[in-house]
Amino acid sequence: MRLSRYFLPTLKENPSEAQIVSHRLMLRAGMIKQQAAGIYSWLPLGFRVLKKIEQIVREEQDRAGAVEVLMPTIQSADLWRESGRYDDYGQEMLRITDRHERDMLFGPTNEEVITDIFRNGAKSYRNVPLNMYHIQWKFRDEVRPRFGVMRGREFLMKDAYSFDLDVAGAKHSYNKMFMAYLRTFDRMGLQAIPMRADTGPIGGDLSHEFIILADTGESEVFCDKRWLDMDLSGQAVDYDSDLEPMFKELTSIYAATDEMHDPANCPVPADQLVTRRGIEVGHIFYFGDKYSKPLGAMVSTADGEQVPVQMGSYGIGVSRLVGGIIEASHDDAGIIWPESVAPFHTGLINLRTGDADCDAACADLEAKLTAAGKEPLYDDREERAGAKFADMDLIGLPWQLIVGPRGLKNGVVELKRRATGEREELSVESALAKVTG
Ligand code: 5CA
Repeated sequence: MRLSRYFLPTLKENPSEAQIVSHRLMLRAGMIKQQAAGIYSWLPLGFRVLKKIEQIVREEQDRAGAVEVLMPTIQSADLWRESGRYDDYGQEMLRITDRHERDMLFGPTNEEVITDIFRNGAKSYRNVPLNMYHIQWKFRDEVRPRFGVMRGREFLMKDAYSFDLDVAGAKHSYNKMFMAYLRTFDRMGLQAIPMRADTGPIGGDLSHEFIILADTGESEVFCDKRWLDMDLSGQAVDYDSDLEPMFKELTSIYAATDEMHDPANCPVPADQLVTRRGIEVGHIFYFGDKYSKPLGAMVSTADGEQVPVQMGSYGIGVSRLVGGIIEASHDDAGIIWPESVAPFHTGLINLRTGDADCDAACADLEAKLTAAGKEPLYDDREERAGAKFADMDLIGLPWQLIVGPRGLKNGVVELKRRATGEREELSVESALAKVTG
């Protein structure tokens, strides 16, 4: 991609409306544009990151055996009357009336719709276990939308819903998502700690929030200090095996959200307990027949008995993660994207656009990087070198390849690693080998 033909409206100054670093950097890097309180357009650079995150989430859901669907954003109020949540949900629900005076709403979550889908198509124990998920925009008319995409009113969520014949099956489904979440966040370079959590308006009695620690987090969380140096990276999970031992081992190390933490009964000695702020990037729930019973989602057992299915739901804040990753990975100059979610892999900086040698070398590098699948963003603008460096640091691509007339005369280009600031002069071939290797 050539920057001269891209849309990257970067800002030099800090926008005054942004209180936390991720919001500031997303605005400065031209990733989003606010359209109304808590409602954003995703500009080209931001949209690429959102898609990368979405794809990691999708791959890990698929790996865990969940099946992707797509449900609408607009739902009928009647279903919510069936579950009894239409009145309970309160002001956070955006209620809409259509031209026939029918009550509709912009979905804040999808338990009712998915249960309706299930009850229409599944009748027997042979149809379960089943887990269906989608990645779709939600709307919650939050009292205080803030911190950019962290607490939006419109936001992108992955929500999965499991259906099982009995409690043991439902627990296995819960454990699968629990493990899938650890893998998902790890792939984004995040250490997310599963914490015992309150179930709020979704309901049920077993629930974990996945929290990344950050000073700008909205809630206070408590955990055993052993979590701080826990390395769960690259853990392989056999989803068909009994996951309960692994679940038990991980949840035996204390971690709880504010609502669940009881200082008087905390099992961790004070000098072992870490009190920090955290960002909730995922939340999973087991709620049994809370929705299947009122909505009549029944299946027949092998003995011919009709039973309501046992359900759970599993959310990931896809758009919130964009902000969360920036909170976890930035410096004074800007964002530092982990490779797995970076909008482009390599920034190619032409220090003298218009110079025949520089233009030719950059065009060649651009072609080779593209051929190697390394998604270059080529800064071919007629701008000062300083401005190009600042923009490239701000948008945080993992590698920068800097091509200038002086270097080219000596047959070298400069390669910079954004995360460490390390720079080295290399031949074009070695630089390419390093970036693509
Ligand atoms: N139906 C369940 C699970 S699918 C559910 O809605 N859970 S939730 O309410 O906890 O939301 C799931 C995730 O969405 C949260 O963990 C959080 O990461 C994200 N989320 C929730 N509210 C917002 C918001 N206002 N802005 C951005 N992300 C949000």
